[in-house]
Amino acid sequence: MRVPISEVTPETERAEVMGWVHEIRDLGGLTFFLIRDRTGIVQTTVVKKKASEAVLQAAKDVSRESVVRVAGPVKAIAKAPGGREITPETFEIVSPCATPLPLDVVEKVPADLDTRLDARFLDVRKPRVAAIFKIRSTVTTATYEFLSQRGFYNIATPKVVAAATEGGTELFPIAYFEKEAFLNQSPQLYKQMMMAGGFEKVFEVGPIFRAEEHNTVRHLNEATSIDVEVSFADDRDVMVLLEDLVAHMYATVADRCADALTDLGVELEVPKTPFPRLPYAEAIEIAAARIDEPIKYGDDLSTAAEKAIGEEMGQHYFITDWPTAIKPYYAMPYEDDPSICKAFDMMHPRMELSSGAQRIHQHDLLVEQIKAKGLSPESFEFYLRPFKYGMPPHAGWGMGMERLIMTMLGLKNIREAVLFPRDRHRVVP
Ligand code: ATP
Ligand code: AMO
Repeated sequence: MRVPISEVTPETERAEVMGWVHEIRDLGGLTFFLIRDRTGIVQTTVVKKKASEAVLQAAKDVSRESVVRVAGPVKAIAKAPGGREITPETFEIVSPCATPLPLDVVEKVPADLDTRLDARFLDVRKPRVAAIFKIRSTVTTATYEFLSQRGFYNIATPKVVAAATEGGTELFPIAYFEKEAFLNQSPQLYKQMMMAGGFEKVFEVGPIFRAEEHNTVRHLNEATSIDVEVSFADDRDVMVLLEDLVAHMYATVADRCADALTDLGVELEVPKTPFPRLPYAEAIEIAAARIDEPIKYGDDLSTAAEKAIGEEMGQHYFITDWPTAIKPYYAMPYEDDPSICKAFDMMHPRMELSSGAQRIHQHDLLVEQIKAKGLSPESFEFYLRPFKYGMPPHAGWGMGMERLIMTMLGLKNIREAVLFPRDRHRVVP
């Protein structure tokens, strides 16, 4: 019976494995094959004088990255990977691999990102690339565990919607029978409606779509958002939840993904909580002192500003107390100074990871803010309705999964954290 390669040890007597031919080294009388599956690599050596006819023929015909079945006795060999090898009584080509390969899986020939993404199925055969997705899977699992343990309901909101969430731009229109419809930018309106539904604590990990024209290393047109909404909570409460979750994600990856981290050469440091809270006004001062371009109170933080503040802070941090004018309509203004609001961004020194806020829960104030942003309350009718029928105070945030993974693992380009990234030029594969 076939076993995972990691289960073959120097003490194993016999083993049958299936996997891809990772490397072939032909020394004339001997040929070394490295066989790889998801769990590891094992060597098998075909000795011309000793192997059967069938084994010799397969060893001659097989190309790299073909799928093979190898079975035979196991010997301890100090020089082989994992200190063991299989003597091939069976060496069968199960599924041949065409040549030449569009991409070198052993990375002797480096490939640019576009070539890698065009042949993503081959690219992810590289242990170093697979490690990113093993870690991403663990982060997703850790998120579900963490929030479920705290009593959150996991919800699923529609991705086909009739209204913008984050303002009128950056929407993908879609053909939806005779109606006007879009791909959703954020579960924002729906998670808030579930607060009126009495769910109290909800989360969703799902796709968001942004029709951003530009091509950057930290923007995708289809991203994954971890969204949370909590009733009877304010901005301060959900900031604590957010930093605790981020620390938990790091700790879980450190605990469960030691091999993947080694493959990536990453030494993970769990960020210390609480993250510093930096009021927006102070963030602007830091940026103004450190960058050449003009920046003043009331401006959005440019990429250069984010970078300068990040260098000063040197760790994860929050930017709080934003001007109401540059945050979405749903952010709650301070009662004593409505020009600033209870919104926050959570930052990694390299970039923004999350935005959130205490929300406006009063119907009339919300209508006023929607109008103040130049939007029409009529197009938000379905969203505004629940605010008339007992909407509790609430707060929440959204965090980009790919940016979290990118910053955790020090990846240069956000596309490396997505199996099949969607960007300005890429809809295939
Ligand atoms: P928001 O929280 O407002 O929705 P976001 O989550 O998209 O924004 P970013 O895209 O990281 O956050 O934007 C942060 C800042 O980076 C923006 O205010 C803008 O000044 C700058 N920025 C955004 N897109 C680009 C781009 N394509 N090139 C250069 N700078 C950009
Ligand atoms: P925001 O628009 O800031 O807030 O998005 C939240 C987080 O989602 C990630 N993100 C992206 N990642 C990659 N590519 C993109 N194009 C992209 N756009 C967003 C970022 C960002 O910090 N409704 C609010 C959240 C809330 O208040 O609950 C929202 O969507 O990491």
